[in-house]
Amino acid sequence: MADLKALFETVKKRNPNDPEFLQAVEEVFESLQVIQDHKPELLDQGVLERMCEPDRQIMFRVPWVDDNGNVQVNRGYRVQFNNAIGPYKGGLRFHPSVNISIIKFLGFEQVFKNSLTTLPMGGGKGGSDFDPKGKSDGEVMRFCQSFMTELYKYIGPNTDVPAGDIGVGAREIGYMFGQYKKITNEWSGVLTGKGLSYGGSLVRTEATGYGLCYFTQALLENKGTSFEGKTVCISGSGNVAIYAAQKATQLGGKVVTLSDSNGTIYDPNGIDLDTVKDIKEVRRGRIKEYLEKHPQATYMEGERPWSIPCDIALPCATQNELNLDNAKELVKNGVFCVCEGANMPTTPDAIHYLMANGVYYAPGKASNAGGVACSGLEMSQNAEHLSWTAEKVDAMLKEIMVGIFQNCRDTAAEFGHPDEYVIGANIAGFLKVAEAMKAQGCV
Ligand code: NDP
Ligand code: 2IT
Repeated sequence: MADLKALFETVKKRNPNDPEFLQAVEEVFESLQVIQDHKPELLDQGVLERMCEPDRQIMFRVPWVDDNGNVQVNRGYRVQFNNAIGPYKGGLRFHPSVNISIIKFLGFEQVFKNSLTTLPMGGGKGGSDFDPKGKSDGEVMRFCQSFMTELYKYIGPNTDVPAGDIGVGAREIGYMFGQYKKITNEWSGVLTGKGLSYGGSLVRTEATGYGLCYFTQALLENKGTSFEGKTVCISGSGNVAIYAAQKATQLGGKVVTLSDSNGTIYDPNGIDLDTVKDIKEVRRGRIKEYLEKHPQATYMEGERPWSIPCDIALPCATQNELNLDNAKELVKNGVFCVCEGANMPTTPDAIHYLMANGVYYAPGKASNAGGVACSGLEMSQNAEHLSWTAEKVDAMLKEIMVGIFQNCRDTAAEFGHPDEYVIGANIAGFLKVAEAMKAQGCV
């Protein structure tokens, strides 16, 4: 039988310099305490011990030549965490803050998330400390080619299928896909998030943000309400934030904030997304440029959105972007629902505070699973050499997200913690992986 406290001590000892990874593991252990107390046999055969140790961690040099002819060196990562239920699957993050702790926390959470989608995908994550900001297209291409020249050895359509995350969108996926194809002389669905002209899936661009709103809508409906007439604060202004804002607006909400790493815009009239898309998707500019077209809006330099009064908050930027002080301010201003679009954006003390104050809180591994779910649908389309319509993919995405909500709700209730979706998500995600691992023996 697993002793969760002793096991957490072992994990801490093995990973002393990985605070984000330990934060993600601790949250899961808190939830699984319920299993240890009531059904300890579910933790036998060392499943949790094995799930806390990645199958392998790959780190490599990524040399590339900048536009001035100088050699630059970055570090590349791929952590293949668990492939009990399918090939490793998860995004690549390019951001100067990337380190092994961040990649491990993301890979660990991805295992649970992918399990919740009901699709056959294991968990992994990768990336680099490369910063695409301010780089020319040529520099980004040479970096991506160098990154893939090493990474290709470890991935494949039935082995490990990377995708995008922070700093990795269609442009980067295209360059990496081209290099993989050139090296292997094989067209295969080795990456998801591909362009529509070469095997990408319709709705993948929108999927994480849309999926977040489908999940949130299911939660709201379950509580007898909806997005209609609600004020929504969203952080970030990247892929997830933009399409969360679009769907929340379509569902009747008024989105009043977006942000980037420099600051937050607040538009009491509701954010104009065409302007944001032009700044972010076309010109790769800064969010404060929004004011050039919308002088009625306010820009808060260096601030996050959480001081703006809202009913629903959707953090969609990065880890630990919503802390205890932010949670207190949100609660004071009347927030009643926080669903995560980003991975681990809410700090543990903030989560506890929100839940203690009756806020419905959904963890990213459940509420942002729409992106990877749609990636799973892209893999299916590639495997059968077909392209599905946007209507079909969107309907499947919605069905998956409503299913994840129901699974989290029902599992939390079954284990005596109704409305604690974090417990529901962790237990439900865990149980499927644990069963698969037990069936496959001690490997
Ligand atoms: P993008 O790179 O498209 O956008 C990221 C956004 O977050 C930008 O507005 C960026 O601002 C901001 N941001 C990033 N890092 C920081 C930071 N350290 N401090 C403040 N702001 C920051 O990424 P995505 O939208 O794809 O990802 C956002 C979140 O969603 C991440 O947590 C990611 O892991 C998660 N996610 C993404 C999925 C996907 O399919 N893309 C799927 C599921 C989860 P700036 O431009 O100034 O850096
Ligand atoms: O965090 C995530 O789920 C992602 N970045 C998407 C991963 C994927 O494989 O589509």
